[in-house]
Amino acid sequence: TFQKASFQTVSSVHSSDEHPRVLITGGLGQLGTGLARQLRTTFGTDNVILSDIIRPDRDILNNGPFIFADILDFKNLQEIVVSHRIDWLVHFSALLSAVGENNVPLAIRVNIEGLHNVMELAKQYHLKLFVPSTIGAFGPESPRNPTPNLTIQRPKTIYGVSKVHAELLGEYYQKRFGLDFRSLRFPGIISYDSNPGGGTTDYAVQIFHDALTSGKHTCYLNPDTRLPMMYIDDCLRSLTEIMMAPKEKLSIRTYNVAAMSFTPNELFAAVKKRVPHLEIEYKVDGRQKIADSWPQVFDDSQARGDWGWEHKFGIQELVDTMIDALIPIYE
Ligand code: AKB
Repeated sequence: TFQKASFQTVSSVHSSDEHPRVLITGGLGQLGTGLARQLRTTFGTDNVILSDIIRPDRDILNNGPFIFADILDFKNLQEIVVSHRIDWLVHFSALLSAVGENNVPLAIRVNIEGLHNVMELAKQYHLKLFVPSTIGAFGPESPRNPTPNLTIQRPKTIYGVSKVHAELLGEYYQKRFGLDFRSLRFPGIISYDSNPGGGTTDYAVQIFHDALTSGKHTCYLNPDTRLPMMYIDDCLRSLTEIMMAPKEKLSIRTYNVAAMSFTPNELFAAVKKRVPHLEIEYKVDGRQKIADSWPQVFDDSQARGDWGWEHKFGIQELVDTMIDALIPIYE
């Protein structure tokens, strides 16, 4: 149950949008530490607080504030927002597509009940709220190449269902209560210094590690499975840009963002140019069915038109950046 807050005090301590105090939930997942690093350079180290329920490494503690936050505990969240004078909430906590299918009750708790807490919290304390959505918010009935911003959404995973719910609830709270809700539908995100936690697009991260270690990648998707993908720098920049965009520029609150689309076969060929001894074998599993229901190419023209979204990394830049960053780590 949600406990009501009194507003006189909370709203009067808000900092301006130039130096907001930001709380990142699920901060130890694939995106949190990178986002914290980026926002801290703009807003100041102490103004960006990472949170999670798991214990962080020492270097995370050394880089800036980290606190325990359980998104299933509404009072815990209220206490954090009040005592840390939070203005923006970036809500990353979620079970991804593949892992969600293996534990549906937990996915419902984290992705849906957790979201309800965060939504109500942001409403009560007038926080600007970002919740990531995903290509997984679409399903087999959606047009897949390209997938427009506004179209049929009938996802077949609990992850997708929970993300459509987040999109709709956020947009409802925005219209009904004036909550400043913003959301981007991300493709598969590829990064070298953090790992994805159980998604369908994870192969596109794993192949780089395998290329520089065993030299052999076993891919769980068919060679011709085309999916939208994005390098993490583009992802985090799109997030910052939509959070900073003036309200007047946003004709909607949930945008597709895209950078590139490729198949395992195409990625393998591109990585092999840098690591010629790399081998690949295909052992398809249950993730294939999920991938087959997702967009192949994402239409992000509305983000480009409304607030000027532009990606920087295509497949070539992605492969070079990943390999160059990982070589020293594995040497
Ligand atoms: C997943 O594969 O579940 C995620 C996503 C595309 O949302 N990476």
